[in-house]
This record gives sequence, C-alpha cells and structure tokens, in this order.
Amino acid sequence: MSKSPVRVAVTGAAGQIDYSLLFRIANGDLLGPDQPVILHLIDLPVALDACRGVVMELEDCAFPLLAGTKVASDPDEGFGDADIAILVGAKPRGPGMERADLLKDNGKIFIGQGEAIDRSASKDVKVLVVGNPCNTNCLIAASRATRTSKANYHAMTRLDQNRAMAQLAARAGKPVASVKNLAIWGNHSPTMYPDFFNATIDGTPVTEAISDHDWLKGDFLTRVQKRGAEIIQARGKSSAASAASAAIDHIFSWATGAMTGDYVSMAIPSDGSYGIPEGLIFSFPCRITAPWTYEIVQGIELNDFSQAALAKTTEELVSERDAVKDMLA
Ligand code: NAX
Repeated sequence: MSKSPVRVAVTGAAGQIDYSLLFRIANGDLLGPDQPVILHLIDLPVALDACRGVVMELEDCAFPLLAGTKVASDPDEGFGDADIAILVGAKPRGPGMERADLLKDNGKIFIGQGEAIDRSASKDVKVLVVGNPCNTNCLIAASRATRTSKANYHAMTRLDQNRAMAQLAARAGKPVASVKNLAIWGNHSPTMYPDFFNATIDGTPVTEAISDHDWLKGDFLTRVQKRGAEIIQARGKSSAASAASAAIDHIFSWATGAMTGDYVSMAIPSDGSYGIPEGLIFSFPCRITAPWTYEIVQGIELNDFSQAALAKTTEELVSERDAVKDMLA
C-alpha cells in the first residue's frame, strides 16, 4: 500500500535556494523514493506569481512522488497541517545595515512564522531554519512553540559541515566519504567552529592524516568560516544549490537515521551540554538514534584551542540573543 503524503512547507519559495530545494524534495531526495509529498510554497504577496511559475515547472517534471502543491502568502494557510517546515525566506542585509537591525527585521518575520507554525502546523512538525541569521531566527520561532515541541526547531549548519568535509578530503587526497565525525559547533557565522580534532579520515585522526597543523588551525578554518563570501565573490550570488542540498541532508539524516553512528551537525536548543547556555540554538555534534530522534554526542574531548573557539561562538550567540530579547516569548 502506498504511504500517505507528507506535507512539506517551504518559505522563500520564489528565491534561489528553493529553486533547487523544491525540485529535490519533489524528486524524493528529502524523505526517500517511496514517500509522496505535498509541497506548500510560501512567499511574500509580491512573489506569488513567481511561485505559480515554479509550480508549473514542478508539474512539468511529472514527478511521481509529487501528490499536490499549494501557494500561499498567509503563514497560517501556508503552514496549515505541515509535517515539515523549512524556513528559507528572510530579509537580506542591505547596504550599511547593522547586524542588530538585521536581527530585529528578521526577528519580526520569525515571530509571525513561529506563531503560525505553532497554531496551524501538525503538532509534531519538524522545523529547519535556513534564512539568516538562522540560529537566532530559530530561537525566536522556537520561543513561540507551546503546542509544538521546541526540540523540533533546528537551524542549519549542515552546509558548513559539508564544506569542511570537502576541504579536508581534498587536502588529504581522499574521497569525501572517508571523512567522519566532522562537526560544527556554535553559530552559522564566521565564529563557527569546524572541529577537526575529533574528526577522522579513513579512521585516522585528521591531525595525523594531515600533518600541516598550521593549515588546519589557519586557512582551513578561515576558508570554511568564510566560504559563503568566497562563493558570492565567484558567482555574484550567494550559495543556493549547496544550501538546498544541505537542507535535504539535515532533514534526511534526521528522518531516516542515515549516517547513524557518524556525527551530524545540527543547531538545536541547548540542553546545557558542554556548558552552553540552555535554550540557545547552538550547533552540536549530534547522533540520530532513531527516525526523528537525536541526541547530543557526549564526552567529546575539547582541548584549549577548541574551548577558546567554543567560547567565542557562544559569546556571539549570547549577544545575538540579548539583541532580540524583547522578541522572545
Ligand atoms: P533569495 O533572495 O533568492 O530568496 C529569498 C526569498 O524569500 C524571496 O523570494 C523573498 O520574497 C522571500 N521572503 C522574504 N521574506 C519572506 C517572508 N517573510 N515569508 C516568506 N518568504 C519571504 O535568497 P536565497 O538565496 O534563497 O537565500 C535565502 C536565505 O538563506 C538568506 O537569508 C540567506 O542568507 C540564507 N542562507 C543560509 C545558509 C545557511 O547555511 N544557513 C546558506 C545559504 C544562504 O546564505
């Protein structure tokens, strides 16, 4: 018997990330090749015609798993009965705009969307925030969760993990699949910490597989932390297909337990592990223990270098939380 469709709501549906993401979801990449999906495309009223164009293209792909589509600008309509909500739409940073203003302008969006999700989505909804500043946007949305579970509100750092794995593999001359347990700690921002000390390549610690530790502590970290800017400089636009792919990876791992045993980076509400203030949306090394069930990997050794890096990214996230404290429910 065929499975009943899962409703996936996606904001920013007329934007460039979703132009890749929606087609991958409809193709079965998010939830597997036997799971039909109904897509809810959400964007601002001004972008609804463009969304309708995207729907026409989705139809023209004749995806066997695409069981329906809906276009909406009203958040309650868009998130209505959604099982999964991927929040991509956000206000971009304008010229001369301070980070605090960006946080506040986006905060308003995520208050409204968080409230609508809590009111109208499925009670077990799983939420992934991609729109930047994604950790703090997620914090604001999760603060509205009363009926839905705060533990199901995540922000995306999987792109940073994927970028770090690719850089290490290239440096070691090995396939990317040989890199294991590379996790991102902290904020999706240049303070993030890709923890190479606890990662392995073909089972060998990265610090043994790559002897140039100055590179690991220097150019490697900087490159991962600033990869977004490097892409913009080369492409003239920010990362899109790779961001969509990472969103797929995040949900696919969480939903199916794929990569079980290996670490996955997820920015989730802190439970106080590793001394990170409770409730902060912080990227931890996580393990998927069963479909839709995750835990923070415990007992990871953090040397002085790692502890200093964690302190820096924690400080930034605490200051972001302070900047939006009036917006937290
Ligand atoms: P685009 O500017 O191409 O598209 C954004 C779309 O969101 C537009 O169609 C816009 O109308 C819509 N939108 C704006 N406010 C909305 C609202 N309140 N409700 C619904 N839709 C709304 O941006 P794109 O390149 O797709 O990037 C989207 C976001 O992803 C940005 O905030 C970007 O910074 C962020 N990113 C996050 C990454 C991550 O790893 N977490 C990496 C990629 C990307 O930089």
